Amino acid sequence: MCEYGGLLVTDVNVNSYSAEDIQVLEGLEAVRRRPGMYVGGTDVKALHHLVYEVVDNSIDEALAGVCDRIEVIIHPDSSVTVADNGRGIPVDIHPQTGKPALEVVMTMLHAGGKFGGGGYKVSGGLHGVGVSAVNALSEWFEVEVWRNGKIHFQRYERGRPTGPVEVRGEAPSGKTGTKQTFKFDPLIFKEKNLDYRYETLIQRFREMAFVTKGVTLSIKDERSDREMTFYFEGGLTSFVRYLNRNRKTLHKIVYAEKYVDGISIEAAIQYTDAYAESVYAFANTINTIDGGTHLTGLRSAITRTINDYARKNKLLKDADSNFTGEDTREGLTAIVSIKHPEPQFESQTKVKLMNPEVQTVVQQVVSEAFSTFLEENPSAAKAIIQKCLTSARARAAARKARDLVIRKSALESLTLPGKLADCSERDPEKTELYIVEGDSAGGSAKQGRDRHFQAILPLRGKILNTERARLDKILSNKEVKALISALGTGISDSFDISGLRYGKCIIMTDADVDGSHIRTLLLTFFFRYMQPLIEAGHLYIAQPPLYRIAHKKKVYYAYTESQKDELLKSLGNGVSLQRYKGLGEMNPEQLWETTMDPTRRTLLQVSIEDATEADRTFDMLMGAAVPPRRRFITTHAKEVRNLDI
Ligand code: 0RA
Repeated sequence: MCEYGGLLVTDVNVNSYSAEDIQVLEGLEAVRRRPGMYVGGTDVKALHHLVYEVVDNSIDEALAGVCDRIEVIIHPDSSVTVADNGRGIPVDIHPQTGKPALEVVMTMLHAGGKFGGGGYKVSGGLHGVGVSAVNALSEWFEVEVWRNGKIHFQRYERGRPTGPVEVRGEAPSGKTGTKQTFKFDPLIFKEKNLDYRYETLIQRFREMAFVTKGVTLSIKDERSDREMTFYFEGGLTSFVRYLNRNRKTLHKIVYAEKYVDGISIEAAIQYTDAYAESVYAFANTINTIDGGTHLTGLRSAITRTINDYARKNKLLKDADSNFTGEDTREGLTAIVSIKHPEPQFESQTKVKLMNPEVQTVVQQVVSEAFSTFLEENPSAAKAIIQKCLTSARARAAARKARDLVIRKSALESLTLPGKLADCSERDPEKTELYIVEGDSAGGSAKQGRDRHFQAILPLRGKILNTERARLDKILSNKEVKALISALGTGISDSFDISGLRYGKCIIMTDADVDGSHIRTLLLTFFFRYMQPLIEAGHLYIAQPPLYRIAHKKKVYYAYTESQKDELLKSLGNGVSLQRYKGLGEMNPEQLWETTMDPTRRTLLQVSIEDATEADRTFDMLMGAAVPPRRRFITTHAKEVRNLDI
C-alpha cells in the first residue's frame, strides 16, 4: 500500500529531504490510496475524469482568452495527449520550494491556481483536483511546455519526477503552449479491459466547445482512426440550434448574455413543437446534470415572463389560472451557462450548483432578455403562449386519462390477458417473460419455449403507429395494457415491485428498423412508468442471431457481423449462409437453441443509462420530421448490441 513510504527510506538520503518533498510524497500517496476522493473511484467513469481534469486546465486558458486551440489524442496504448496553445505552465522557480513552478503544479496537490496572473480560474469546480492528482494516478506522465522561447520537458512515473525539468530546444518565436501526455495506471484502474469511450469523450468535448466561445476543440482516436473537431461561433446559440436540428422550431433563438458581480451569465432559449423539454445547465463548463440555482433561475424567469406577458396582453383571462412551470416547459429547449469564480457544488459526484446568489442574477438577466424578445416579436410571443395553453389543457386531460388507466389497470391486472401464454412455475425468481414482437414470432416462441418457466406475450406491431402521441396515449393501447397486466406490478406511482410475476422480463424484437423502433418504445415505456423494475435489474434484451451457417451437416449461428466473418473464414468452402431478417424466419427449435435456452443464449441486461438514452431517442423517433427519424434508426439499430454487461 505504502509504495512511496517504502521507496522513501531506501531511495534517498532522508536528511536532504525538504519539507516540500515530504509533502509531495504524502500528497501523491494519499491520492493513490484513495482515488475515490479525488476522481470519484477507479471505474470507467473515473478514468474519463482524468481526461476532463487535464482538458479543464486548457479550457481555463481559453476562458482567460489566451488559448483558442485544444487538441486531444487517444493513442493506441490508451495514453492520452492534451495539447493547447495557451501561455504554457510557468517554469520559473517557485520561491517557497525552490523548484520550477511546473514541477510544483504537477506534483503538489491543489497547487494549480496559485500562479495565476490575470483572470481567475473558473473551471474545475467539480474536477478541480488539479493535474497533480491525475499525475499521481498515471503510470507515466510527460509534459512539454513552450514558453520563453524554449521547450521545457519533464517526465513523471506514478507522480514522481524521473528527472529535473529540462530544456529540450528552442520554441519557434511566439509559440507558447502546453502538451501533456499520460497513461492511466493499471495498478489503480484495475478493472479488466478498462478503456476510454470515444462517444463519451466526444459528448463532453462538444458541450465544452458550446460553452467556451471561440475555442477549437479537436479529438482524435488513434485506436479506431476517428476524429472530430468542434468550433462553435455562436456558443450557446449554436448549442440550441444543434439540439433543435431535427425539430420544428416556433421562433428564432432568444439569447441573453451579461456579466454581473463577477459572474458571467449566458442563456439561449427556443421553443419547438415537440413535447419534451431539453434544458441543460452548465457551471464553469461543467454539465450540472442535477441542476441547481442557475437552472432554477432560468426556469422561474421563463415561467414568470410568460405569465406576465400573457396577462398584460390578455392572452390569459382574469378567470384563468397562471401557467405552471410544467406548462411552460413543453417543447422548450434552453441552455444556461454560468461562470463563477467560486462555484459551490453539492458534493464531488452530485453535479448540482448551490451558490444562492446565482439564482437571482440568472433570473434577472433571463427575464430582461426574454421579456424584451416577447415585446419585440409579438408573433413569436403568440406562438409560445399558444403552445403553453395547449400544453396546459393537454396536461389536464392527460392527467384524467392516466388516472383512469392506472385505476383500470389495477383492476385488470387481476385478470391475465388472453394473448399471454403463461408458464406453470409461480416463483418469480425462476420465471421469465418474453415480450415478443409480432404474432408469428410469438407463435414460434410459444412452441419453442420451456413452458415450465417461460411465458410469452406477443405484441402486435400496432403500437408502432402511435407516432406523435404522448406516452400517456400509449398507456391506453390494448397491447401495452396487456403488458401491464401480465407483469402484475401496476405502473407509475402505484408501481409495486412485489407484484412482479417474472424475474426476467425479456424484450425480443427483430434485428431490423421496426424492431429497433419497438424496442426503443418499450424501453421508454419501462423507463417512464416502471423505473424500479430496470433499477432492480429485471429488464433484458434478447439477442437473436443474425446468421445461420450450415457446413457439413453442422449448424453454426453468428450473432455479429464479425462472428460471421470469422466463421466463414474458418469453415472454408461448402457453407450455406442464411441471414435472418426477423424472428419469424426461425422455426421453434432454432429460436430455442439460439435465443431462449438459458444455457446457450446471451441476454443483454438493460441499465438505467440505456433506458435514459432510449427515452431521449424516443422524442426524436416520435417527432414529426421523417427523414431524420429514418436516418437515426438505421444508423443506431445495431448499436443496441453495445448494451452488453
Ligand atoms: C498557471 C499560470 C498560468 C498558466 C497556467 C498555469 C497554465 C496551466 C495549464 C494547464 C494546461 N495548459 C495550461 N496552460 C497554462 C499563467 C502564466 C502566465 O501568466 O503567463
